Amino acid sequence: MKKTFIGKISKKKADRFEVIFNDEIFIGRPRGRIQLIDNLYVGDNVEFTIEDSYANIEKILPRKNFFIRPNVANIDKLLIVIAKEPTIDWLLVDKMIINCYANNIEPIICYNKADLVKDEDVEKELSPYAKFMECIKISAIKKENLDALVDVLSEGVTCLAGQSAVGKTTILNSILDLNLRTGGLSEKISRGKHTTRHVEIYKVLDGLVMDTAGFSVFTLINKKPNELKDYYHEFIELQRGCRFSSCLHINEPDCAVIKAYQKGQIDSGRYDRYLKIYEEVKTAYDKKFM
Ligand SMILES: Nc1nc2c(ncn2[C@@H]2O[C@H](COP(=O)(O)OP(=O)(O)OP(=O)(O)O)[C@@H](O)[C@H]2O)c(=O)[nH]1
Ligand SMILES: [Zn+2]
Repeated sequence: MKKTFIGKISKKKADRFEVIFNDEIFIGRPRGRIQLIDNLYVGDNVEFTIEDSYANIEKILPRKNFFIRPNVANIDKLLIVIAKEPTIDWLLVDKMIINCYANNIEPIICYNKADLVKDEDVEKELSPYAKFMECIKISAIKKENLDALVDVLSEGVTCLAGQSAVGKTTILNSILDLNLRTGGLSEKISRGKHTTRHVEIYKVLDGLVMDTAGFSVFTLINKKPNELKDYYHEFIELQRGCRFSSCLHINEPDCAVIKAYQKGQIDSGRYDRYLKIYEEVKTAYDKKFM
């Protein structure tokens, strides 16, 4: 029997694919198990054999999570990139955080273009988030604080997400400039506005980074409205004090979260957006099931 290896799909376009194994990249052979190949997602862990130095997929291993359009699997962290410019869309940020916690992904906020803002202003903006999640601030252009970024990227599989022009491409290129052990990321990334975007994986030390520019799947919430509150980590401690264990913290009597909000102990922006997202999710849910 042929020796099997366990690798990760690092690229896929139609029936062409690549498998990354240690620091080596194998070209996949699109034959034989066509159905398996059709179902391959970038990020999939696969069992493969090597024949004439090509990878033959034998089996797709169970996924920790997966997303469609683009098809990606097994994401450990989401680097939510924001910046002073373009204006931060906090609603988008909150939706991404919800999706992370709902899919067993660690969200990390990366405030880029720190060269354009005062440190204390960044800290103030991030303070509601820094209470429950990791937040870093960098300047990709000035190459400031990239150590913190490398720390995040060098473990597990990280996706980059964020509005257009926050600096995702610049960030990836700034990492490349550090000349770390990066596999696959051999030349600078440049994108024309009209090039079709597909997902690729790059190696950063022991971590992998998925370049999912133009990624919007993290903003579509496919959850029951009454589950939303579970993804607000700053509510979790407080909600033990609510009169009802099923409290949604919207208009229930004796709600500890609402009380904390009234006392200014919970960020009002976060709470107001919670109500807004709740309404959105509820409307979509009712439409689907009523
Ligand atoms: N001042 C400053 N500008 C930056 C920084 N990082 C990126 N930029 C600028 O922001 C603009 C957008 O950067 P991109 O890297 O293309 O942004 P993107 O997120 O990849 O954008 P899309 O490809 O549209 O998703 C460019 O003009 C960059 O030069 C930074 O750290 N500081
Ligand atoms: Zn409550």
